[in-house]
Amino acid sequence: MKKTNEIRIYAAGGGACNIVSELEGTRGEVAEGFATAMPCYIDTSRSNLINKKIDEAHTYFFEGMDGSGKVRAANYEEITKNALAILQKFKPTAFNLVVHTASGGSGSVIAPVLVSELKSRGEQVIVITIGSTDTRIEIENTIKTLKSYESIAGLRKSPVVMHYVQNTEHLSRQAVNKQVKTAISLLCGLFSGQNEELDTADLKNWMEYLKFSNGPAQLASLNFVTDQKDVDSFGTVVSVATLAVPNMNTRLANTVPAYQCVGYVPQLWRMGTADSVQLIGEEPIHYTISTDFITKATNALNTTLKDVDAAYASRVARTSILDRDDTATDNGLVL
Ligand SMILES: Nc1nc2c(ncn2[C@@H]2O[C@H](COP(=O)(O)OP(=O)(O)OP(=O)(O)O)[C@@H](O)[C@H]2O)c(=O)[nH]1
Ligand SMILES: [Mg+2]
Repeated sequence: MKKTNEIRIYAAGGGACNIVSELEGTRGEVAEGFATAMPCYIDTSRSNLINKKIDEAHTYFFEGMDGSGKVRAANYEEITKNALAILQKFKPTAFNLVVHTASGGSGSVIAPVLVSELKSRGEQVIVITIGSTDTRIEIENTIKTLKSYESIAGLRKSPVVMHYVQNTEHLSRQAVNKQVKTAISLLCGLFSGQNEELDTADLKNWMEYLKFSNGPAQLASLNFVTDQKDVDSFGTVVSVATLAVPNMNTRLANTVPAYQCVGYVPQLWRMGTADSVQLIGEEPIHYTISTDFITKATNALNTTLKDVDAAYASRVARTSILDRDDTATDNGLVL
């Protein structure tokens, strides 16, 4: 077996701590076909890891805070001041993952702060982001988090590549968590260092695709395509990394991306794992990057926010239950 790469996974905020800690059992594991996961947990409170028994060496909790209560501005300055210390404690690897929810007040700030710093250093990072639309504040936070990444991409002159998933009324938290864990596994496969013909330079260029196409550095969507007929549903593919078995047709149907790199997976992916799950089926796995797909999510979020605001604005304020002849005491009681 070729030497396995290590991959740093930054879990930022409560939701990410929940999900990534479920993979804690694989920490440091050297498995054929996968990068060795090095998870770390960064949060403004300990509440999501209370019963998880995670070694302090892998956690970073901000002093004197107990959550941001969904207010993104609440701890922004303190989080920013700690960015260097966080990256000093948890050093980046050749490829890095940052996992977080976009709708709370902590992960939605910690993650973009880390990504901005990593990008300023020229490190390679992929973001896995979970949006939510249950409440007005969650919709607004999700939109502002996505805008933050568009802004960071412009500032650092490098695309921010994100796999975006969303909690919806039709998709439970559990189902979304599974999607996130699958995305992490697929990326550990791509970045394993064990795929034949796939070099680090290929994967860097896949993420830095602007070298091969014109256009501004923006927030871009990463999706996983295992069935050619789904290619169109993820927007216009500008860059693609493909994992395949020799003799498979690795060309994307009906589209010509600016860049493609192809790697051939090790035996385990071809033959099935111990529990006989075959990781690669009849067709290759395409890791597609597109810049226009994210507008589908942002437009839908903006529309929902407008609808919510219109509904609030049209609400008639009710009359007070206090009568004119009610008198209140100095501290507000009606006796
Ligand atoms: N899919 C999924 N969504 C979650 C999970 N935990 C939280 N969420 C969603 O993400 C939103 C933000 O929650 P957290 O990630 O806990 O927030 P945070 O980043 O810790 O920020 P604050 O708690 O506000 O300081 C919640 O309102 C939920 O909608 C999880 O384990 N899985
Ligand atoms: Mg929290």
